[in-house]
Amino acid sequence: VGERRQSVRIIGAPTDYGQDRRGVDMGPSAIRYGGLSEGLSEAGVDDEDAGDLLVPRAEERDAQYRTPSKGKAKFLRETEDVCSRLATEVRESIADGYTPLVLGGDHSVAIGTVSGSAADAEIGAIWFDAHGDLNTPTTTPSGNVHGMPLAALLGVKEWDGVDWANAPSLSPENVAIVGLRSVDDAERELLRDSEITAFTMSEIDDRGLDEVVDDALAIANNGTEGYHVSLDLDWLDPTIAPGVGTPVRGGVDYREAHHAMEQVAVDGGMRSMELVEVNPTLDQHNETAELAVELAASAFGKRIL
Ligand code: Z70
Ligand code: MN
Ligand code: MN
Ligand code: MN
Repeated sequence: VGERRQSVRIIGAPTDYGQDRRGVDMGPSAIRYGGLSEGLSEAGVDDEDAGDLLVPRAEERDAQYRTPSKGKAKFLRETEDVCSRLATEVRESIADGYTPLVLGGDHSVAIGTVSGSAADAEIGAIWFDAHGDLNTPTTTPSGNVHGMPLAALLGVKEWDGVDWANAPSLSPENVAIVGLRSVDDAERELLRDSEITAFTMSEIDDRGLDEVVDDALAIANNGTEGYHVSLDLDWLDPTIAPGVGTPVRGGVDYREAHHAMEQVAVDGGMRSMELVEVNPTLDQHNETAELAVELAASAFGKRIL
């Protein structure tokens, strides 16, 4: 719409604190090498790369945070530190007139991205993901914070003195999960009790992704000043996106995914975006990172004609 070109600021958040498969910290590099800058320019947006946040390696951190323990969030202090710096970058990017595009890293970085995006506005969120990401430090079966970012952003009070618990960034009625197909038992109860709308793969098969994404957009836009798009690459079917830590069969296909991102672009309300869970050590010839680039280009308005 009109002459003003959209400007995107790329922010790398190379973490792997939030899950057990090492290598997701190389996601930002793989996505850049996958042609991100070119993809964004094909979408007709200007891009500026702010580089990567400094993220200490897991091995450099105290062993007490590394030890897997049921019912506890692993690397919580480290995650909090990265997310608070990321939130500042995202908030400042928006204040400077940019749309922030965050490159993970595992999905725990969403706590920072969304906190920053929601700092000065009421926002919604669309969570394109195979998973619910609604576990809490109490319900988590793995201790992995990448399974908990939505709980953190909704202000679940089980974070033991962590900042993000004090100020919820999202209202559940403005949150839609799209593509859900892997949920833990306790998480299922949380989802049922919450006002989040979860569109399962089953519902997508029934109604079609186009209609479901229209509903998700309406939810995320309702009474808000825009929304965050969180794209976990495990949303996609593993046949087209093998480079993720927790692949789940039965995901959306290439054409569906592009069309969903094109719907986001047509809607025009996206305030921030992130691409997470790309793990180059599990990928084939960087194809998952390249797909992330293509989908970002579609979300930012790339057209065939
Ligand atoms: C699982 C857990 C998961 C990715 C979340 C997490 C599954 N429900 N995988 N995000 N990529 O351990 O809480
Ligand atoms: Mn996720
Ligand atoms: Mn996931
Ligand atoms: Mn359509």
